[in-house]
Amino acid sequence: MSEFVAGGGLINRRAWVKGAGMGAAASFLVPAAATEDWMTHAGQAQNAYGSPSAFSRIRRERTGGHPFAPAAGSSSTPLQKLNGTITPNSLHFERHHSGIPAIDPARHTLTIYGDVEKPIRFKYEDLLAYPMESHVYFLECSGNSFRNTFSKPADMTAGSLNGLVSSAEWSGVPVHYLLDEAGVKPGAQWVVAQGADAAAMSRSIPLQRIMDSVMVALYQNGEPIRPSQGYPMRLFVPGCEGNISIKWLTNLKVQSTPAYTRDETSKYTDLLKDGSAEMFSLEMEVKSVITSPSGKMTLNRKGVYEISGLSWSGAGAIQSVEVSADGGNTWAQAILQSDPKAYALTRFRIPWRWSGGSAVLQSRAMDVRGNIQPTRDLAIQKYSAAGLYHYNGIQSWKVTSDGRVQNVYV
Ligand SMILES: Nc1nc2c(c(=O)[nH]1)N[C@H]1C(S)=C(S)[C@@H](COP(=O)(O)O)O[C@H]1N2
Ligand SMILES: [Mo]
Repeated sequence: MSEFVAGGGLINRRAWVKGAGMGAAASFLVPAAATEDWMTHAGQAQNAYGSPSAFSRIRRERTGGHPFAPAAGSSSTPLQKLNGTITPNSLHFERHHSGIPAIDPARHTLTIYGDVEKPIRFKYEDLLAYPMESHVYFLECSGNSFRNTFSKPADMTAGSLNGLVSSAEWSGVPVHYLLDEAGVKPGAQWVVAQGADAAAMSRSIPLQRIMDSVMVALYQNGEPIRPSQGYPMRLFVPGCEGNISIKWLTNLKVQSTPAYTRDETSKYTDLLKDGSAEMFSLEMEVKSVITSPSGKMTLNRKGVYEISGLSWSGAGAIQSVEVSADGGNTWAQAILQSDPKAYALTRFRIPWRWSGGSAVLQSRAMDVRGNIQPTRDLAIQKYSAAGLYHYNGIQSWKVTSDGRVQNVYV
């Protein structure tokens, strides 16, 4: 039986692991002796707050901002340096419109008002007494990957290009408990959420969605959410564009219509080719990106590499991911390494034998609703050239014959 499962060198995982060694590590003659510095004396004592190894300096990549307004910008998760599906809190992507407010939870409140029987104001302490839920969810900025809509491919890393997406286990109070207590009046259809930052970010969200799946998140991967993620509390709307997951949440106003706020009219609408704009396109699309090998890496040996990446969809769980190593001519099923869950990242992997020629690596995700990630051409087709939200086209990484990996359009 051939080890190949598709063109361009994609191979069978079983053939790889059962083969005569995977060939990535050096062979040895004698066991390592106890002579390395760290084996000759006791190490550092315990510390009250952990930090990564000094040998592992992984940092967010600054991807947006203006020299005159540095507080309004973004930084990306370095997807190519991480593995698994959880983003460490220190590396969760950031997008702030007016910087990170330093909020004292003792002086912060959440008010529910508008079309309710009884307006209520909750203190942080009050919320801690409500029943909570925990879910692993991705968060993606609708501006993620927007540079791939440009006419020339940007020569960037996977993180700089596509890293306005992260994942965490979010714990908090389902909003329906709070709205039920306030008593939503008949006729109410929308909830307008507002943040306590200087931008007072405000977005209208359908009431039904709020009742079904939205939480006031208080914890991120087990610890109180970080200031950059909305401390002391944020709205979390699974599967939807990051913008509506309002950070530093302070108001929820119930009403019969959307508010048409600045943040949902001047921005976060999708300009189409015919000049009209799509509004309230909240759900994120089915998408995937190969994180290794990926942009700006160099392959320094021929042989087998594990192609690995992340996939997700705002419509539910990932069903399958296919990978191509020949620019989309042939495809093979990748192994879904983590149990695909709704609105969570799913990691995929497939081994690939690089024999030194040039190759184009791509991944194509499909979700449980049957949505399939489109080619770049299809993904940009309906949008005006100025449109930059909700791009989900297939990411192509070209491996040149000298081993360099770069972003290309095919
Ligand atoms: N109050 C407030 N909420 C906000 C923002 C903001 O600037 N202010 N940015 C939004 C945008 S555009 C995104 S993509 C997400 C980013 O969340 P993160 O910084 O935790 O990754 O928060 C959203 N919520
Ligand atoms: Mo965003």
